[in-house]
Amino acid sequence: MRQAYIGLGANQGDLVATLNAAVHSLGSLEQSQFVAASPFYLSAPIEANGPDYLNAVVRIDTDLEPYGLLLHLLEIEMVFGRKRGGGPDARRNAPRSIDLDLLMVGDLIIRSAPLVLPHPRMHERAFVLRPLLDIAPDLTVPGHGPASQLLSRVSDQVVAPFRPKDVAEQPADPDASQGED
Ligand code: PH2
Ligand code: MG
Ligand code: MG
Repeated sequence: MRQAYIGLGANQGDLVATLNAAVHSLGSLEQSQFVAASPFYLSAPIEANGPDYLNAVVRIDTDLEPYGLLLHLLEIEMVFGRKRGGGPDARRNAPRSIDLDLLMVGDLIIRSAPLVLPHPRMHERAFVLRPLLDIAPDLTVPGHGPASQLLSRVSDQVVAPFRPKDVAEQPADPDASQGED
């Protein structure tokens, strides 16, 4: 099995619901085991326009070959309404309901038309590196070096931990009180 890292991003529609559903789908891929999902982060679009993005990174361990895994990611994008092909939303980096990017598969380096591994821009994007480091603090990006060093080079890119705004309105958890009995 190889360790595969997948970057998730959305800036259109119900961002939290879509990202949660996509994480769930990644958890049920054939020949694969779900290992971890990072917390969610909000960031301004990089080299793109439109609303802020919600981003996360998932690790699965998989026996799927990289191209097979890529096809599964495209399928999940389609299920959650990503528009590809013709039409006004077809521009590169247009706002998207869900974007699943295959970031790394083990230490493979691939340079083909449909698939470049590691993902060609991951080493310079804080919205990928920050969540990636949450689930893989010691990771090295093949050809680029330790992810922690890569993140320190893009510290000008603001990536904010996402806090659901309704958390403060949840009723207090009775089990959280201490020392009363
Ligand atoms: N994805 C892009 C382009 N720019 N910016 C942020 N903050 N997050 C993304 O996921 C993102 C982006 C192309 O896929
Ligand atoms: Mg992308
Ligand atoms: Mg993509």
